[in-house]
Amino acid sequence: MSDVSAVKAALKSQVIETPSWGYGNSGTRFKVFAQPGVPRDPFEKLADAAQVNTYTGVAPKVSLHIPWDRVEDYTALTRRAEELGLRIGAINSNVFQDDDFKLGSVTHPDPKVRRKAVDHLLECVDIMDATGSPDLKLWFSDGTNYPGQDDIAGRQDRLAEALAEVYERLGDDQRMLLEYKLFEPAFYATDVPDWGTAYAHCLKLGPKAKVVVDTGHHAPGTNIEFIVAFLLREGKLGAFDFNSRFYADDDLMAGAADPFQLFRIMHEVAVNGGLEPETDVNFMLDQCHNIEAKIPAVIRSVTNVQEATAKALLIDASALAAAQRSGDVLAANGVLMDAFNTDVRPLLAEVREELGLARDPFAAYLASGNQERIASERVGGEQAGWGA
Ligand code: PSV
Ligand code: MN
Ligand code: MN
Repeated sequence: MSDVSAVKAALKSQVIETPSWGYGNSGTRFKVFAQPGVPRDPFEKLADAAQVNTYTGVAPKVSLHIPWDRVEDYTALTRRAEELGLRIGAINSNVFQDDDFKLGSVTHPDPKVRRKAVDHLLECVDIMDATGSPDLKLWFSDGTNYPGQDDIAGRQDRLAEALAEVYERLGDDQRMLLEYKLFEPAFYATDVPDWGTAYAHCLKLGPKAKVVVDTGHHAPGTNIEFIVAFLLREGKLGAFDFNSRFYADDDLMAGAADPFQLFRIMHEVAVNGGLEPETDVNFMLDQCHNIEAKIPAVIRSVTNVQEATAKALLIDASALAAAQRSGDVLAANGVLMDAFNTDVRPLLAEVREELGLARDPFAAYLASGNQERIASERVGGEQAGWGA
């Protein structure tokens, strides 16, 4: 696509979903550095997400994590989201922070523990019903630390059984998004370690089950864009969890560590129909901001995804196809690099201006005084954090 008005239209319609937990305190296992003004409850997390949407114009959806965002009244939470111009996005299940899940959740050897885990997943579907969320996002920390600890294939059987029960419970417009992760917290054999395992389970379950690609969940050197192209071709790419990594699951701002990788991913998304609304790819962030201010960090992440998308859309498709047909390796690579090396910030500034927004959302937010306001207003009470 190189028609500028079509590129602008695509950028205006892209939706980037932000994570409630990205606004809360977070840290490493060594230390959480608390920040002033951090939300004290899910309602305040929504208010922070609304700031990101106000300044970027493309972030009207917020992912929730249960139980971190458990509330008495989901209708009230949904109403608050609507008042703020937001919608509830994916409901993320959490079967990794309970003592009972030490040896696994849905793959645990004890059927009573598996029952407890599946009941939590079903509770998440109830919350989808109450909030209008279209996506149930499943990530399992399940796995083993030592060879011989449990039966690898048997754990796959238990996983399949649990997924099938939850899949049956989904409504017609609800999807199940299955996320994989190479390792951590399990260090020998993770039960859903890679896209192939996630894909095989989703294929068996049916059309409402799709794979989530978290960009921090692969071995170093993995060609993530190949996975993206493959899953899109099979109609099985449900969502991204965008974040950056230098080492493992670092959860840094999307586009910060390797903007070229993000561009290559967005190129495969764009050429394989992933930006079409009917393909229904959910572009989510899954990040934690341990040392940087949270709302501006999410704004920066959103604009980084937009920049990668804009560059991908600027690729001269006919020049690329001609170079590929004639086997001109250098020309083909040159077409891609020309797009990657384009400064798209002026184009995105124009897009924002046409949407009635400030040209630079990051600067506009910092000048708004919101950061100082929340720091002085949100005193007392328990600050929400990753895991609370
Ligand atoms: C696991 O590492 C993960 O990527 C899953 O998406 C979790 O729900 C999320 O992180 C929690 O931050
Ligand atoms: Mn994730
Ligand atoms: Mn992760």
